[in-house]
Amino acid sequence: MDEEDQYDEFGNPIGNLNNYSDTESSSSSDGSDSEVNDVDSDTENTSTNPLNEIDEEEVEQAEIQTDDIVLYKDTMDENNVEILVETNNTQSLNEPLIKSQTYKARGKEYSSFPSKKKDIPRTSYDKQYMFELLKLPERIRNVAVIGPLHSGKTSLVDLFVQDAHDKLPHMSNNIKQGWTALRYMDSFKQEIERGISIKLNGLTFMETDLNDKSMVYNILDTPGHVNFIDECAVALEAVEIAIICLDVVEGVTSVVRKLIEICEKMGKPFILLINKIDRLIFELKIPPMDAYLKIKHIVEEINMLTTEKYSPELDNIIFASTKLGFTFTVREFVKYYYSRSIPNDKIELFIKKSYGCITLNKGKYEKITDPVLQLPTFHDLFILPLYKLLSSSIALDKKSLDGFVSTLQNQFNIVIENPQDLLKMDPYPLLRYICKLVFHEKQAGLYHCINEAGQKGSSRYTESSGGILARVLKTLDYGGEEYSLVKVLSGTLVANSNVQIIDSNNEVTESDNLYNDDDNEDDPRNVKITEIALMEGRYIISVESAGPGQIVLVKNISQYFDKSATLYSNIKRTELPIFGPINYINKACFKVIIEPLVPKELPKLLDALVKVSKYYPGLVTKIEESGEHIILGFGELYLDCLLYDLRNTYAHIEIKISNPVTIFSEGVHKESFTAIPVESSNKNISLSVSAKPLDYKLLNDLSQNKKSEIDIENDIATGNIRKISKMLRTEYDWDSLTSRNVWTFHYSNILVDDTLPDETDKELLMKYQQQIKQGFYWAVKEGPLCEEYMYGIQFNLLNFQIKDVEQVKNIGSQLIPMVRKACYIAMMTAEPIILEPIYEISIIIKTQLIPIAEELFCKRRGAKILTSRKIGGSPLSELVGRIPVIESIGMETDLRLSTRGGAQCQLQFWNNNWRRVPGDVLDEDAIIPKLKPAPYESLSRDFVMKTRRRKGLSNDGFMSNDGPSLSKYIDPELFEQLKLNNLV
Ligand SMILES: Nc1nc2c(ncn2[C@@H]2O[C@H](COP(=O)(O)OP(=O)(O)O)[C@@H](O)[C@H]2O)c(=O)[nH]1
Ligand SMILES: [Mg+2]
Repeated sequence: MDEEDQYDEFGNPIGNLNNYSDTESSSSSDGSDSEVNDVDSDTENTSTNPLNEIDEEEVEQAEIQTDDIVLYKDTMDENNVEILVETNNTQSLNEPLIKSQTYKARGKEYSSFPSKKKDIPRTSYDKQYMFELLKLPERIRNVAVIGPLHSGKTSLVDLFVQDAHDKLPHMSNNIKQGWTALRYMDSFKQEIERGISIKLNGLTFMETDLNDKSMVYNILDTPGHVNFIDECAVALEAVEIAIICLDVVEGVTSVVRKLIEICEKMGKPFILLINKIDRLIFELKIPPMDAYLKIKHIVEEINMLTTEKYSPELDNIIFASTKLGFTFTVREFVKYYYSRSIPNDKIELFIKKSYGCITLNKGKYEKITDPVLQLPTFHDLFILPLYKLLSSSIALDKKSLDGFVSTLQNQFNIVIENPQDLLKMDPYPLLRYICKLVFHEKQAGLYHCINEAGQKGSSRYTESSGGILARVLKTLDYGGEEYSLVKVLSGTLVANSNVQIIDSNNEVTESDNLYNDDDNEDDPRNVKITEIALMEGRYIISVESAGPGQIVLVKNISQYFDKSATLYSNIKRTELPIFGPINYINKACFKVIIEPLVPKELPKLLDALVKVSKYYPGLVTKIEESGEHIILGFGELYLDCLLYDLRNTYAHIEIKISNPVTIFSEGVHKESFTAIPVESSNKNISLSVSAKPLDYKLLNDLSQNKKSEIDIENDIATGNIRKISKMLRTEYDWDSLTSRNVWTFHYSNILVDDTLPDETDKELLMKYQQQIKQGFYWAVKEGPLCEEYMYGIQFNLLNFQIKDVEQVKNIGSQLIPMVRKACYIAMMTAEPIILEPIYEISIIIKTQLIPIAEELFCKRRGAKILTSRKIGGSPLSELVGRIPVIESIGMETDLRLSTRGGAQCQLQFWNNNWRRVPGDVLDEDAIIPKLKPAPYESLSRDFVMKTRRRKGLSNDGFMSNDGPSLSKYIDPELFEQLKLNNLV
C-alpha cells in the first residue's frame, strides 16, 4: 500500500483500509501489509470490507469494540512470530490518566513505636526508684503543656524527652545538631506527615529540680490547633498544673487568652513559658531594650487576665528557645552565675529585685525615675548577657574566638578545651552547643517552677479505706493498641484485678427515673483490667499498679464506655462522685454525611466509626431517620484527620462524603401572636404555651458559659430557686414574679411557669412538673422547622387544666407529647427563624498583608473583621472576626495560599455564636434555583428545606416543598381562620 493511502485528505492516519478494526491503531500497524486476523469473529468479517461499504450500525459496533479491545493477538504460523498490536486503550477505565502522587515516604504499616523490646530507649533515671516515688502522691506532678499552634509545645517536651533518656534511637545526627526537630510526642503517622500534633501524648519520667529533689513528672503534650482543643480539655482534666506556652513574637493572642480563661475557670494553676526568645534576636533583630519592653508588655497583658500575679521572679514565668534547646528561669540563672558573688542570705532578695522598675546602681537597688538613663535590672542581668552570648556565638570567627572563650570562662565559668573546634562547627549547631553549656543540659529551673506551682495545686489524694476511685478520660490508640487514659484519684489500681465502671453519659437522668427501674442499663459493669502502663511518647512501661495521683494507660476497659467514665471498687454507689461528661470547650458544628462506597461494607464502616468516636473525644456521630450517618466535628482539619483515620487506619474502605454542612438552630423573632391551647384526645387535659426571644444578655452569658447551665440546674434541683431568682432580678432586671417561676434551663432555652394562681390549680400543676419539663426538653431537642436544637427561646406556660383527674390514668405520658406540641405551636406563632453557627476567626498576619485578608473576607457572605490589633514590637497584627461556619470552608487554605504563608488563622465556635439566616423560613414561594446558590433572601428557606429533605422530614421526596407549617399542629379550621385574618 502506498504511504499516501494511509492518510485521509485531512492528513489523519487511517491505516490499512482493508483492516477496518485497526483504524484506531494505525500508528502501531507500521504499514506492514500482513493481515491481522482479529480474535473476534465479527470484526473478522469486516476486515475485507472497504470502508464505504460498512453501514452505520456496524461502524458504531466497531467503535465500541475497539474501545473494549485491549490487545490484538495473533500467532503467525509460518514465521512463528507473535505479533502484539496494542491500541492506545490499554489502560482500564478505572485507572486515572494522571495518577495522583502517592506518598512513598512511609509504608502503610508504619509505626513510630518500637516493635522489639531491645529498641526501647534506655532511661537516664532509675526506673525502680521512680516506681517507689510513684507511690507518694506528693512526689508526682501532672502537667499539661498547652498553647497556640506552633508555639513550641512539642519541642519543649522534646527537651524533657532528652532529659529522661540516655540514648534515643530516633536521634539522628540531623536531630542532634538541631537541623530537624525530634518531635517525639508526635508519634502518629498523620502527625509526623502533617507536621502538627493531633492527639495528646504523655511522658512519665523522673528528674531532679534545682534543689536536687527527685520528682516524677507526667507531662501531657497537647495539640495547639483549636480544632483539637478537645484533647486539650481532656489533658486539663487529668492534670493539676498547666504550662501555657507562647511565642514571644506573637505575644498574648486570643487563643492564649482563652486558654488562660479556661485554666482560671478550672482552677488549674499554670506557669507561663515565653518561647522562641531567639526570634527577637535573629529574626526581629530588635535591640535588647526593646526585647525587654516586649517581654514586659507580655507580662503586663498576662497579669490583666489573671487573679494570681505573674512575674519572672515569682517562678511562674519561664523563658525558652526550644529550638536552641534551652529553658531558663530567673532563679536558675541567678543560681548558676550570680550566686557566687552574692552572700547566701541575699540571694532571695536579689531574685526578688531582678524584675520590675528597679535598677542596680553601684550595688544598690533604686527605683527607676529616668527610664532613659537608668536600665532595669532584668535588662542588665539577663537580657543583655543573653543577647551577647547568642550574637557572639553566631558571629564567631578567628578574630573574636579568644574574646569569646575568655568571656565564657570569666562570666559563665565555662572552660572550652579546644577552642579551635568551635570554628569548625556550623553556626546553628554551635549555638545549640553553647546554649547547652550556659543553660545546662537539664531543665532544672523549669522543674522547680512546676514543683512550686504543684504545691498550690488543688487536688489532694487520699489513700481511702480500701476503695478505688479513678476517672477514665478518654480512649486512645497507642502504638496500635487500644488503651484508656486513667487518672487515679484514690486507692490503688492493680493489673489483673476487677473494677466497676460507669459511663459518664449514663448518669441517671430524670427521664430514666420516670419510666425505668433503676437496675437496668445504667448498672455498673464489672471489668478486669489486663494491663496498666505508663505513657512514654513512643513506648510504654508496664507497671503492676497505679496509686493516687497517677495518670496511666489501662487496657481492656474501653469497650464499656463511650467517651469517658468512672472506675471504682469497694465504694458504695451512693457515695460515689460520678464524673459527668467532659466539657470539650469547643462545640461540634461542622458536619459531613458519610457512607461506604460499596454499600455492603457498611458493617466495616460502623465498626471503625465506633473506634474513631472514642479516639476523637469531641466527635459526635448520629444516625438520622433517613439512615444517613452524620459526623460532627470542630472544623475542616478535624474531620480531615478523622476521615483519613477512618479510611486508612480503621475501616480500610473507601468512603463517600457529602459536601460539608453545618448544624442549625431554631429560634423565634417575636412573641407569639396568640396562645393556642392543646387538648388531649378526650379533651380532659388542656394547656397552652407562648414563646418569645430570650433576654439577650442572659442568652449571651449562657452561650459563652459565663453562666453555667449545669450549675443553674443543680441549684434548681436542690431547691435553691432563690439564688436563681436573685440572679435574674439583679443581673438581668427580671421582675420578681417571672424570676421566681423559672422552671428549667435547657440549651439556652428556658421554661417559665406563667400560669395565674386563680385560673390554675398550682398544686396539680406542680405534681406534673416533671412531665411538663420532659415535654419541653423534647421540643427543644427537635424543633419544628427541621428537627434541630432550639436556641434562645423563652417558653411561658400560660394555662394548664385537667378537668377530671380521676378519669384518665396515664396523665404523665399523655402530657409529654402535648407539651411538645404546645411548644411547637408557640414557636410557629412567634415568627420562627433559623440560626446558623458563626465561627470566631483569629488571624495572625504580617501587617502589610492585611488588605489581602480583607479581600478574602469580602468574598464570603457574612464574614466580618471586628478588630485589628498590631502586635507590639513585631511586624505582625492580629485580626479577629466572624464568619458563618458554612462560608468558612477553605478559608484557612485560601489565607495561607494568598499570603504565601504570611498568615495563619484559627476558627472556633467556643463562644457559641449564632446568627439569624436571612430570609423567611415559612415562605413557600422563595426562589431557590437548581444547581445555583440560593439568593440572599431565600437562604433560610433553602437551608431548612435541604435539612428537612436530608432528614427525610418532608413528604414527596427530594424535590418536595413540604416545609414547616403551623397547620401541622392545629385544627384545619382554626388555621383557615388565622389565614383569613392574615396572621399566618
Ligand atoms: N525560632 C524558633 N522556632 C521554634 C522554637 N521552638 C519551636 N520552633 C518552631 O516552631 C514550629 C512548631 O514547633 P512545635 O514544637 O511543633 O509546636 P507546637 O505546635 O506547639 O507543638 C517548628 O517549626 C519549630 O521548629 C524556638 O524556640 N525558636
Ligand atoms: Mg505539637
